[in-house]
Amino acid sequence: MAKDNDFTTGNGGETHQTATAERLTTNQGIPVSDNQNQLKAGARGPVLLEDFVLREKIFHFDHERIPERIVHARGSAAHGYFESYEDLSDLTSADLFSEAGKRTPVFTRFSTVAGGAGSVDTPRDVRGFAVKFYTQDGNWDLVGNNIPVFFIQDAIKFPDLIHSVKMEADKGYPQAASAHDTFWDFIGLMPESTHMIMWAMSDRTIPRSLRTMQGFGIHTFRLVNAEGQSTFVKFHWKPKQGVQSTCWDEAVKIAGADPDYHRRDLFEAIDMGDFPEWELGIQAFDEEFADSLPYDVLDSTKIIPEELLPVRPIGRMVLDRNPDNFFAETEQVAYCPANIVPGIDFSNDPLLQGRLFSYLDTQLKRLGSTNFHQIPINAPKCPVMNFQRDGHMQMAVPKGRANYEPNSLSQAGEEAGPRECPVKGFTTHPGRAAEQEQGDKLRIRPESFADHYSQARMFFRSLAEPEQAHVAFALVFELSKVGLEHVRTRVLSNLVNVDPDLAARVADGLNMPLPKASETAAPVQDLDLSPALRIIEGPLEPEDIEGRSIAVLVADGSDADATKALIGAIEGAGARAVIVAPKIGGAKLSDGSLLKADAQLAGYPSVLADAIAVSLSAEGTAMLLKEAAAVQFVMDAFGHLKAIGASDAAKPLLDKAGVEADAGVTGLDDGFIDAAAKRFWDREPGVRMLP
Ligand code: HDD
Repeated sequence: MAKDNDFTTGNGGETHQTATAERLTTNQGIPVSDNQNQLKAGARGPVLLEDFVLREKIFHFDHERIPERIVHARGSAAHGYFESYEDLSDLTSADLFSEAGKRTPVFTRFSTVAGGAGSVDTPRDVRGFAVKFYTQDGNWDLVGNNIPVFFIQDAIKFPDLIHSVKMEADKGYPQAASAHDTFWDFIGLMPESTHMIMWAMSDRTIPRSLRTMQGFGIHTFRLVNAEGQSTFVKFHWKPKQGVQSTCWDEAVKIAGADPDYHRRDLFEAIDMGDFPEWELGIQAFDEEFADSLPYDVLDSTKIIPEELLPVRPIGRMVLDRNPDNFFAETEQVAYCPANIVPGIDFSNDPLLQGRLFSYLDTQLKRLGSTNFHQIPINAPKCPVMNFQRDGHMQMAVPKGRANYEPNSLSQAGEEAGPRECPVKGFTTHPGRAAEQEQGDKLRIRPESFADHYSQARMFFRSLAEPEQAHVAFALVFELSKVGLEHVRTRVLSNLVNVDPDLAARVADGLNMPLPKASETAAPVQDLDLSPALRIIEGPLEPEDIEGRSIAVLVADGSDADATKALIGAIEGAGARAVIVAPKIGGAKLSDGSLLKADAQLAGYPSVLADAIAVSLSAEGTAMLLKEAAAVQFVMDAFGHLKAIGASDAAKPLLDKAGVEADAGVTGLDDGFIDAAAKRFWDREPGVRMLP
């Protein structure tokens, strides 16, 4: 051991003299004797160029950053597995669906779209939902979002869409926000985006957690069985945790309180063994069904309502392991929709087709080498054998001289390398008869893509009333940040086609006249409503508090029995009790015992919890009446429509926070656990002016 504070040589810590795993070396494996001092000519002299230890360390550091993703830069990921429920060989020859119980490893990355890699987790934004399945027939990447439709019908528009939503080119702001001129200018001029805009302005884009989001493959794909028969398919992920969102004011405050809120939530849940799970479902249909629909299944701005075609569960995904290293895995993972396996195939969706080029190209730019597939997180878990060779950062060391195909080297007893496999190999489905005919070369959109409003109307009208109010609120909020009046007017004209009442509410919220409806390319139809699209009172609304965080506010003197019973009840229901106290060391309860705190009050506003319990004595209440953070803690929980359980002695704090009695305000033991599972939407009109 070196001496403490030995500033002349090493760092004073433990040193290793032999070639062990702990020995600090350069990247060339040369042992480093001193990691604290540069090589100098004399103790106070100039640094020497020959100091290769210094040069290598700083050189590597200077190159640590790689270009961030142009979209979806901010992401969080986890490892896990997919387990198939049944043998789906009647529909597909894909290896991962070949038998009940078959497990395939996955790596799943969730992301926001617009913000940079260092932006916050809770802006109003679409979330990416990308899954890499490491199947025995190679990697399949299902690169979807938490919304089942997209803004545009054709990939050629993607750069314009993204330029418009990102920070404005001259100003460099706003970061991670769609509420600005250029985005709404593009949207107003792009009626096909209207359906997506309804979703983007709904509570779906302010999710409570990455664990409480649905996921969608969006495009129509094909499943192809061993006989070459094809079935169209849409993929759905449904969270076992239920779907849950935040209030806008809550999302804004979370951004300040914990910019990493979603990343932390996912990491901690997995770390504690509470593994999030999603069910994979399919809507499988044939060409006849596709032809019977009043919209085109190749158009990514359309859904097929579940009421029309139920989602059939085919397996589940469990995320059970955090990445070991954020950069090596979450940052370097390279999803490509073109990564498809035998048994699954593309459709002619023009948005999907454009994506097939973009992702491979972007990975070369981001990761710097055509060999990015060799990075461990991207490497298939089945053998990879071909004659592709060399390139930057080649990791493989092929043997022999067979680097071309066909070859007859085996006849001379040499290693000949792999051969193509016509039977088991990936074969492209020829498509339907009409698609096989060579048409004229055209830059044209089919007539069947012309209806931009009917499904937007169906979505809006299918929502529960509070959700409809939130859509109107979000539109007013976003358009109020738009300086260009003609842009607001154009968006309003488009909204009239969706729902005249919605348009009138938004116009009123902006204090602007309601314009005439914009012209439509096809008549707007009243489609059957789809209640399955709701979050509130929808099929995936959570029923209990399992996996949630319930904050318990305590201070010195809090009743020991009541507090301990409450914590027991919360944990018994499968939730996490987060003890919040004025001091991190904890609070001395009425029986003299010390209850350690998980968080200090100033650092844990109630926006971070799903519900709050206030377990205070009269003295504790008197003290916290003078603490704005405590008053705000309760006020926000009430304003964000959460359950509040409180001891009788805490009443003065509730009064000061403006809490009014309703079904969501309970004692500590009478119905609090049930209440904590819900949001109290009836309370909302009393706490917020909704358009
Ligand atoms: Fe994309 C990333 C999802 C259309 C071009 N996209 C990216 C990611 C997701 C999606 C989840 C992040 C993957 C990760 O975690 O690394 N993108 C979608 C969905 C779309 C879509 C659901 C429509 C249905 N994307 C789309 C189009 C284009 C791109 C039309 C270009 C023509 N997307 C990209 C990209 C990105 C990307 C620029 C940036 C980083 C990356 O690929 O790996 O190539």
